[in-house]
Amino acid sequence: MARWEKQYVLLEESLRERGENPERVKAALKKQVIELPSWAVGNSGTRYGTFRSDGAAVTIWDKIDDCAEIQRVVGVCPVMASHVLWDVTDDGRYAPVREYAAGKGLAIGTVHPNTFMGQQFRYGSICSPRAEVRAGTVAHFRDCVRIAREMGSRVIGMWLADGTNYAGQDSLRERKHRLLEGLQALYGAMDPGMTLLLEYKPFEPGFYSTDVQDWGMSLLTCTKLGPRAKVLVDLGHHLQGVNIEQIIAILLDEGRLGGFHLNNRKYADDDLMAGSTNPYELFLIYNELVDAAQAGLPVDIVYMLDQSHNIEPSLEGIIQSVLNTQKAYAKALLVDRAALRKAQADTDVVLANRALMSAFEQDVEPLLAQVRVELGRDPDPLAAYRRGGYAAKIASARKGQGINTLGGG
Ligand code: RM4
Ligand code: MN
Ligand code: MN
Repeated sequence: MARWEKQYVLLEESLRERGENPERVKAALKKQVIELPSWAVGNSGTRYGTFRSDGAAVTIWDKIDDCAEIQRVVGVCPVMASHVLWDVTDDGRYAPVREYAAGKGLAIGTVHPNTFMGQQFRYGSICSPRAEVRAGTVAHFRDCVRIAREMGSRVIGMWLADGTNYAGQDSLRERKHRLLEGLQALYGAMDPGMTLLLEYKPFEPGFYSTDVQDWGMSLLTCTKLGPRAKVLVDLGHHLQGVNIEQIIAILLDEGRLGGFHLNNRKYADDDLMAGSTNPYELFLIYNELVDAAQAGLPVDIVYMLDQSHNIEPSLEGIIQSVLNTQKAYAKALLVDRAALRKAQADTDVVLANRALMSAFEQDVEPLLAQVRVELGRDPDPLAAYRRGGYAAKIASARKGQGINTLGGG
């Protein structure tokens, strides 16, 4: 028996002792799905430069191969999210992408339009004061819906880089109207079964004003669009000190939380590995998700990573993020909710906080190792990835293929 197996037996015992069914916890962990970002497997960087890795993915086909390798070791990522302009095919057809991915055991998840990489977007896309830019953006939206349809995706993830850099540059109210009009065009072009996720970000690249600057603006806009429009929360898109888990609780309660872009931040939109800087925050977010699900609220959410692996090897950074996210979820599942609720009812602040802290401090590695083995995976995915020699294989197979130098996410 490996050490983790002995530890798992003890953990199982203690769960049963407090009336928790370990099978229920494992079943939830097995059902967890995290979409892999096609844009994170290639080279990415900051506006100051990009450190290149041999064999980094360039084409959408490479990206699918890389995501399939990640899924081979982690087992909870059978979906790849796509960023359309970075994932173009030579012939503009996308049904073959769906087939190729399916052959590797993957589906294509959220499709992200790109309205920020083009000279025409200097003053914005759908919020631009120039009517021809707005019309061109709407045409791109229609094409994105076609691409999503061909790839078998049901979700459009929309982040707008629109904003202004100087006070007085444009009318803030008129921009608000143009925003709604543009998104209504996108929403109207979507198939009935498709969902629109609207992401917010407090600043950058517009430094004076951002048209969808926070969850309030995203929620307000979604409410006007219709029931299939929901808020997308990118963990990096908040100012210092913002209580993200409270935003999650409110959006869940309103039935308007649609998705996550998981990553971690220290200062701004740093796009660091999920759970690497503030694992407690990630745990508290999952705690709200678990709490809402257990209260019977509909929790129909798309979980994606959105990261930029600037110094770490991309695939390893992604694997580590998946493992950290699983850990946060596992700990949230272990919260003794009966004890928590009792402490809350008794206004016992200390015990209530302790109920959360003791779940957070619990070592869930043995539990996750057990889940991985039951999913037919190695208990240590990172070690399995390193042992498999995939990095060396792509470094030689993709030699001379060209480079991909995206900006930061
Ligand atoms: C933005 C935002 C979007 C991402 C782009 C590249 O900051 O997070 O989701 O697609 O970066
Ligand atoms: Mn994002
Ligand atoms: Mn971002």
